[in-house]
Amino acid sequence: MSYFVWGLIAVMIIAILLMLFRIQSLVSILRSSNEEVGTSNKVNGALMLIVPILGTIAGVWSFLEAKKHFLPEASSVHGKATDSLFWTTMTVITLMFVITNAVLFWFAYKYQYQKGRKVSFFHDNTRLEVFWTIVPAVIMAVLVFAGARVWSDTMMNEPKKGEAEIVEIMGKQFGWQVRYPGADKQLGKYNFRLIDDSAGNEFGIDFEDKNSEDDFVGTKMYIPVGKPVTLKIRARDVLHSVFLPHFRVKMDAVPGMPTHFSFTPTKTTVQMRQELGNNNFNYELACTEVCGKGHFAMRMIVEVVEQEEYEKWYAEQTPLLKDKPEFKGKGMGTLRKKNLAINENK
Ligand SMILES: [Cu+2]
Repeated sequence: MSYFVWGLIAVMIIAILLMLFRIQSLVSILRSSNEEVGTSNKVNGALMLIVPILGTIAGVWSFLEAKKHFLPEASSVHGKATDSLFWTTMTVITLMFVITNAVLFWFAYKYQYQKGRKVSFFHDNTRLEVFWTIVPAVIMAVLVFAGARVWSDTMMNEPKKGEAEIVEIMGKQFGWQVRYPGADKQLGKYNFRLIDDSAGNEFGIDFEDKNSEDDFVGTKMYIPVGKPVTLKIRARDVLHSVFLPHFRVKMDAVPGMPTHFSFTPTKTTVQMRQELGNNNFNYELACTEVCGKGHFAMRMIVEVVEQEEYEKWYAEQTPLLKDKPEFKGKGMGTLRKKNLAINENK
């Protein structure tokens, strides 16, 4: 609300200044009809200095004010690389912006109309053209290649089989669900036709697949520190998007098109709490794709723990099949047979 009021006041002040300026220009035209340029020349000249100075002050203030809302230092290996790329790019473009705009405004001020001053004119300058084409091209190329390198390091260097912890994350309206592969470290197959919320198979797990027998599910995502984690991402209904801001992880969850993202956490939740001096801190997984009316609530707590603690927790979990023995051996084969029987009876 207060921002709105301040905005309104700013607009009104600008409107009043414009009116005064207009009145003054009209008066000066009436007063001295033979004078070539009125006071507007000087006013415009002064504004060319005042506006960029005020703009710079406002820009610096807004950056410092917003800084407290920035994300803390990245807690993943690739996150540190993307952050450093981001800040390098920001520094280069801010520097270029400041230099070019300072020159632009300064020239507009310095070379305002003055009686008797002659303009120097040249048609073109090849050296200057070459200089201002090559320098930005080289800078842009360096930034683009640095970006491509960070991207390929993050996305192309997949951890080898058995190297990463596999966690399946499934988005649905409205919540995240997480499945672990169990002792065999292999996720069982799934099929959307097997999804049955009322029976308790929200993932649509195919229990005819041996790999699914020890799969377990959770309400919280546990991951170990210092080891690659591969998220196998999917969606059950509409588009969702996995966002782990502290790890700088973002990947869409698309129905019918599984995606994945591998990253290595570098700080446990406890370490992060100590660093931030906040005992209530939790890593979180949020949805960043507006997916319906409950989108705002699509949040899951992520806990990063030491490797030993993770293994202990992992071993204590109960496979889904133990809680729901009625699913044993039920999967796509049984469903096909059932459908066949229905069709034959028609
Ligand atoms: Cu959403």
